[in-house]
Amino acid sequence: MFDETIVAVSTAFGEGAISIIRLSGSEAINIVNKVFKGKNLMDVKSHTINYGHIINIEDGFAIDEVLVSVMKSPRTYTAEDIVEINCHGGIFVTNKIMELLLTLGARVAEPGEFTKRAFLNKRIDLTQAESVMDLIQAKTEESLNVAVNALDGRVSKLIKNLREEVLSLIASIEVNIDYPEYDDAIVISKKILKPSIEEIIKKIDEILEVAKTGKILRDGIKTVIVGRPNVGKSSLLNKLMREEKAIVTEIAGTTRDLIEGYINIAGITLNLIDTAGVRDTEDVVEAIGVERSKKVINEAELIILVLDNNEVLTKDDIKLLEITEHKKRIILINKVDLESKIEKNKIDNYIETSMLDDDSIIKVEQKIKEIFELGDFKTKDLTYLSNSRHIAKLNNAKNSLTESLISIENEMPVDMIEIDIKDAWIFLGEILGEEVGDELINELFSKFCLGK
Ligand SMILES: Nc1nc2c(ncn2[C@@H]2O[C@H](COP(=O)(O)OP(=O)(O)OP(=O)(O)O)[C@@H](O)[C@H]2O)c(=O)[nH]1
Ligand SMILES: [Mg+2]
Repeated sequence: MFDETIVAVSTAFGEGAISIIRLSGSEAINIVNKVFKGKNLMDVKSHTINYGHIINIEDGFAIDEVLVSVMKSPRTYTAEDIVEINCHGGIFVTNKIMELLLTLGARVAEPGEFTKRAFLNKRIDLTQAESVMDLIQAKTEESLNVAVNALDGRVSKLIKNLREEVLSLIASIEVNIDYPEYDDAIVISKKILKPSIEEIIKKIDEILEVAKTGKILRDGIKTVIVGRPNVGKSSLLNKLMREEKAIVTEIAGTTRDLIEGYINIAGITLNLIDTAGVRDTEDVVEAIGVERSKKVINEAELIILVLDNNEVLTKDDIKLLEITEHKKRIILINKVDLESKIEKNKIDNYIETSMLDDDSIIKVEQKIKEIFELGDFKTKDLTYLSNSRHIAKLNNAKNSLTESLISIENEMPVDMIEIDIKDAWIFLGEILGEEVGDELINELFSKFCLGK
């Protein structure tokens, strides 16, 4: 438990019907009670909602008419006493109540601090805490399902089971070390340890395979539209988004900066980025845009390279074809409604499109589905590991186990083998947050929104 009682506005900032001010900590009820006119909150039952007014202490005037929820430890979000004030959603009134609570001894919560307390108080583990953020940021039904399952503790269970299996390996080694006369150590490691380790590695591989989809479901696919100026990149972005998001003109060099949008294809979020046309240029502003485009190409998971059907291939086109060669990409020969001048024989695997024709967009979407094998995802019953941090740690655990197999093969002493197996156990623990330092914890939670 923590000494300080924290407070934050948990609803989005701005004018709205209601705002919720949330407090957590041992003084939460006491603090609100001092400015609440209604029932004595110290005496009300846990998990009740109480009608009354928030009163200015100095003059006794009501600041707002409110509903106050009182939830007593331990069955609360943070496992501490929690009070939530439902006030009217004006910026001024919300701030005024916040100020009042601060003068009474509450401290402003840091981003994610409520969830962090839930974790530190051991109500949830780290995978569950992280899934709270995923849930808030979910943009599709599928990514929401993945997050809800993780919040439910399904990812934890998966990892905990693996970890128990690793632990029983360690236990069997310990027995062996303690009673060397028990049997021949090398025989034991080869006959007993090896198959068990291989079995665990197999399970990890299966989880990692499913995680590929999980990661796409959670993070979406970072997609960049590139091409020379005026080939129709912004037109494509607008068509895919069904919205006039980017400015389209017949002037080459219209898009100067990166333009971003999100679309949903088969339940997967595509983070689309429209870029400034790439060409050798003297224009400083345009040159900066071009540099940025090159950078985003490197970071992208999918490139849509747009070429102009109505013009012959230029040096810039060739260069773009080259630099995107090793990426997942879709090549569009656009403006097929116009006369064809492009040398199609020099390009393979392209789609012909016209932004004047809606079928072209369906073709592009179909191609994206094909490339990423996007079908129907069973997000309701399948547990996906989706978070990069978890996937990385699981890979680490796998590598440690693989190391231990090599040691067994080389007939190393058992305590050497045990070191690698223990590492695997620690890596799995890091996923659950059992073996992680303060620094990581602080960083993870700082990405949360205020009041969560
Ligand atoms: N005929 C025809 N015109 C198109 C097509 N696609 C885009 N255009 C036109 O081409 C011009 C340039 O389109 P944009 O979408 O702005 O091209 P861009 O690639 O974003 O250009 P920059 O931002 O300058 O790099 C506009 O006048 C569009 O209306 C197409 O398929 N057929
Ligand atoms: Mg443009």
